[in-house]
Amino acid sequence: MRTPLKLGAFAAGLAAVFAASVGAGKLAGPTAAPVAEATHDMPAGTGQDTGHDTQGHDTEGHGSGTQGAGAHLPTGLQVTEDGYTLTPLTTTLTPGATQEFRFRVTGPDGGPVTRYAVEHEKELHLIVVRRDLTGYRHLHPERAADGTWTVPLSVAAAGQYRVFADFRPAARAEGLTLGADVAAPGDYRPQPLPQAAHTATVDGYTVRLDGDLHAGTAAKLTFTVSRDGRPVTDLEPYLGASGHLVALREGDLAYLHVHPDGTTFTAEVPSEGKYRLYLDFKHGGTVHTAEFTAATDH
Ligand SMILES: [Cu+2]
Repeated sequence: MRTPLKLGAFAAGLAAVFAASVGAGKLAGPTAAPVAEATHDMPAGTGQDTGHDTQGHDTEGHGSGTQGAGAHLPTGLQVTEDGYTLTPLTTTLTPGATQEFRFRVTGPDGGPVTRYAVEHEKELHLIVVRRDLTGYRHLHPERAADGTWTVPLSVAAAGQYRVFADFRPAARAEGLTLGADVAAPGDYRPQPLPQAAHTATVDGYTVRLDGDLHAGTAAKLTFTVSRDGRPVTDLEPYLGASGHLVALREGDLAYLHVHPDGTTFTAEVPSEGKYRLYLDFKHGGTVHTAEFTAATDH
C-alpha cells in the first residue's frame, strides 16, 4: 500500500543537506490510495479472522479499532496483506554468528512471487531491527529463480527481531511492506529508547536533524552531515538518491520507508508518539546509518 509520495522542490544547493519533508507518505491514512478491495475489509481487533474474501488470504487482524473499514493501516504490521505473505524459512537467529537468512514471498495464487518491480535500484529491501529498535540493518537479499530470497545476516545480541520486506510485485501498482518476527534465543536485555535528540554521531560523522514531526501533517526535516566540524559536501548517491530514510514507530514498529527525490523526502507520520529515524547515507564508498529518536510535537 505504498502511496505516491508528495515530493516537494526544496532548495537542493548544498550536497550535504537533506531536506526531508515528512508528510503525506506511506503511513498516511485517510488520503491514501483506493482501498475498496474487500481484502482490506478486516474487522479491527480480531486476531483470528481467516480470509473469507480471497482464497488463502488470512487477514490476521492487527487493526487498531480506530480506523473505519477500508482505511489504510500503517505498513509493516502484518505478515499477510492483499494475498501476499512473507514466510521466513530461517526462523531462528544465532547471536554473534553470520548465517544465511532465507525467506519467501507468496502471492494470491499460493505460489512464490518471482516477478518484482525494481524500486530504488532493488527488487526488495529487507530491514531487520530488534524489537527494542536497536540493531538496525538495511539489506538487499538475492533472489533465486524459484523465488527464495537469501542474505547473510548476523545479529549482535539475543532478542526478538522484526523483519520487514519492502517490495512491489510486478503484478501490482503499489508496493507492500510485510513484517514478521524472528527470534534470536538467549538472554534478551532490551535497551530503552534513547531520548529525542537532534544530533547523532556515526562512524566519525555528525548528523544534525532540523525540524520536528507532526502527526498527520507535513513536516520538513533537514539532515546535515559533517565531519571534523566541517560540512560533508560530497555525499555519494545511495539507491539512486542522496539518502534513505526509514521511520519506525515506538510501540508497534509501524514502518515508514521514504526515499528522497533529489535531496527531498516527503512522508507523514500517522500519529502522535515517538519514532526512531534511520538515515542511510553514503560517503567514502561506505553506507553509514545515523539514528535519531524523534517525538511528534503536540
Ligand atoms: Cu533498500
